Amino acid sequence: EQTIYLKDYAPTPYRIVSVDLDFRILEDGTRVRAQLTIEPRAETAPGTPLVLDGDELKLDSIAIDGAPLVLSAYVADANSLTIVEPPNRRFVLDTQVTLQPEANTRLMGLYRSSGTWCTQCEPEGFRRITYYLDRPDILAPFKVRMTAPVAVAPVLLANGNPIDRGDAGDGLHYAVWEDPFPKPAYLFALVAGDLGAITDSFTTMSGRKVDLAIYCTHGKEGECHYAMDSLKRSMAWDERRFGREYDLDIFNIVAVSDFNFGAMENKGLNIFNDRLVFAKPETATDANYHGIERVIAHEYFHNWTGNRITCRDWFQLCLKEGLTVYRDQEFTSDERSRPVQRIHDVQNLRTSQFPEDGGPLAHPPRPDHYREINNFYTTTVYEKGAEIVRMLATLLGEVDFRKGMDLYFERHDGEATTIEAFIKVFEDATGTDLGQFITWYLQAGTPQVEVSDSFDAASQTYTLTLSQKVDPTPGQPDKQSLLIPVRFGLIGPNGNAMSWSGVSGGTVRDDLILLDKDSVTLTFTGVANKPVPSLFRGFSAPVKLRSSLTQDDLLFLARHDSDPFNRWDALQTVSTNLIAEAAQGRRWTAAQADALRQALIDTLDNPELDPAFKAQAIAIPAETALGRHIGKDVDPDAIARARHDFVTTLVGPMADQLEARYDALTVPEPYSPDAAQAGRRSLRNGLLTLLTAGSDRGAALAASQYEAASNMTDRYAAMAISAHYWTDEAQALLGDFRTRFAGDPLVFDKWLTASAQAPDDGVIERMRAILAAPDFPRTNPNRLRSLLGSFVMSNPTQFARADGAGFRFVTEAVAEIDKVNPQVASRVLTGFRILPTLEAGRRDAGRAALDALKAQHTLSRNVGEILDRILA
Ligand code: B3K
Ligand code: ZN
Repeated sequence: EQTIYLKDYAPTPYRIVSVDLDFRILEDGTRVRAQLTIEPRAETAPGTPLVLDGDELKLDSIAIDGAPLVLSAYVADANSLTIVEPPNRRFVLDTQVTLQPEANTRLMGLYRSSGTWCTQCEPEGFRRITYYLDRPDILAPFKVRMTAPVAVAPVLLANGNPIDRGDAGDGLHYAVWEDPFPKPAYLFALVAGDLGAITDSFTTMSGRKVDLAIYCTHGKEGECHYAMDSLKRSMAWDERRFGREYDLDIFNIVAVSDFNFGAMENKGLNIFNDRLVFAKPETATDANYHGIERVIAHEYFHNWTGNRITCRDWFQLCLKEGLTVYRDQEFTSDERSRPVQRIHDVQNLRTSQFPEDGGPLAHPPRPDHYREINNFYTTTVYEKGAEIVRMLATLLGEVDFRKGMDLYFERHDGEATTIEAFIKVFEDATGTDLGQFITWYLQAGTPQVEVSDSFDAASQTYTLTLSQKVDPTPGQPDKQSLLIPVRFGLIGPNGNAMSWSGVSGGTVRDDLILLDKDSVTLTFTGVANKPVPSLFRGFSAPVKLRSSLTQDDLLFLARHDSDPFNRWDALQTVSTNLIAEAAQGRRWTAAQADALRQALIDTLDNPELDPAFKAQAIAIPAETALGRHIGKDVDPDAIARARHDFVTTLVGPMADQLEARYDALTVPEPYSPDAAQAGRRSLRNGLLTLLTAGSDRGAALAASQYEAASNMTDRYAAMAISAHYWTDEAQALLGDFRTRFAGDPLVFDKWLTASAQAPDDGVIERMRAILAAPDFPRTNPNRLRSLLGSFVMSNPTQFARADGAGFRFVTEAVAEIDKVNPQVASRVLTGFRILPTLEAGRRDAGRAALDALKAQHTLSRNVGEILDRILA
């Protein structure tokens, strides 16, 4: 197995000047003719071979400048095409290959989804369409001609602008598209199919009119309006916030039902997983609407951060992904509630990125080697990448951050560039030295920050010590200290912010401490009383904080902190500590439970807090989060028992109050997905969760909410809560849900997700039966992920069963899926990254399942790499 290293990066000896593609798309196969205008670079020695990438290609014909090549002039195999001695000048390489899109179950390159021909090229799919220099530093303008049967594919789309179309005889028609912006091949796209559409337009800040369209299966047009609305708001936001205007006259989105991930930012032609486009209140939840808005924005924002400025090589992936996630998070924060969004994003980071960063799959946001690049589209590259950009904005301040971004767009437009170049624009625009800061991109692992403090009343001096440490990660035994921005405040006994007259021992700028060494001790003078420190406000850095605060201090913060994030975090920390200690044999005291209960009630009754925030504040940490907190020798059953005991203790005495608040909480009709309504629904469903988890009255309430629901948010919540806590009604509700929405694949996914989260011992047998059903769509990524992804990521007691049955079920399924779609298979397998945290018996059972997978099957590079890293 070949490993690719960043240190080996070198430009190609040849460059591609322009690309002319001609697709003849027919039911029995697609013929691709590519005319590539190529030239050697000035420094290339004459006679240097030209090596193009291919993947499962078969060459039909080849010519240079119109003359067919003799057999000795080239070497073609499935994975490459070498021109032995290319002309030492500009020339046109003309190749033809034939593809079988209908047989392409990997969903990379050209494939068919429900009859529609479509493409996915990032990162290395274009080489499955034609021989090419398939790497992101090769940028060229593309012209694409497509010919297809008019009856099957009346709609013909590609990147850029349509320049011609017409009849091609024999029931065929053609269209020609031209994209004037040079682009890497991973941004190439085409779509040919029989599709409906909704259209709209957007006038840019300089007054240009852009035609917008969303294409979908006929009959689904009515479910595309929220996506269109999100697109227009995204376009306006990028102009306002970053001064970025759209650059073509047309922007198309196509929704397809078979897609390996969420969506793809192809220039002028975004292709989306239909679950991130379609929404109507009866079948989509508030979370679905939220996701649509976020991903539509994300892909649109890539037009500048990704397309106009792209990555030099795939090691730089987080240059476009981290930055674009930061931009979509900011968009959602501006459109909805900033604190609620921040809590949401941090929860996601802690749930998915922290375990990655603390386990066998840890890697830096900018990795320096890989075997299979598809395995590096990770939460570290995306979400930690976004946190790094956010820290940069925090360190520089809004004005200087924008100056740096402006310089980035100005200096690198039209280029394929690097993380170093990105950091440099901020140094140049602001005169800041970011030499230490860049380590965030290069070093894996979540820093742990320890805090201790003391107060001396006589001298009115407060001393605060912060120290950082990063545990070793695979391949990185020694860690450097990072530049960690700590946003903070000191809170006095009356709950108000405290001031100080002087501070020494480190760098403090307004409300920002720069933790730039292993340890920093700050001495604040002129501090009248002992303060409670509020640290990492707004989660100003992606670290694990180990503070010395007592439960009383934390509940004090939960009441008084002016920072909503830390109010939320304080409550979560109290619950996490109590449950984790109980799971390890030290049960809470009655006084501790009483104090937390009172804090929750006070939070619920605080008229100044928004319902969406309250919903987040009353949530009990998930079993997976608790396992991660405990970190080693984890027994998921002990955690589940402790959590159950805890919720019961907490809820028991306040069940009446919770139920009264549940009953009293009304949500206006008709349904709207806006943040205010969604917040009320989430609070109501949060109350229902507490009542179901911690009392015997929730089950019936959930069942009646399920029946009465007028929208999917409430209906799904009622079913999912019932399944998760495996109430007496759960099976009946699951059964009803399955038949009530039969025929809607996206609702079927919800059923699969809820089914996979049931904690009872029958769940594995039921999942086996679901997978074995003859009509189960076993090539569709959404279905597979809904069932298996949910199981490995959020059903810890069953996935990590002591008898190993959960592990074996998953490895057996992965072996089958791997034959069809390696990307989906390897993604499911990453669930095994928890093995090192488990107690020895479960860990061994998990390893045995992985060993068997490795011994008994020929695995894809995708699965092989993940497996070896987990077993290493
Ligand atoms: N850039 C694509 C992701 C491609 C994933 C390839 N395995 C979507 C996005 O991040 O916007
Ligand atoms: Zn992206």
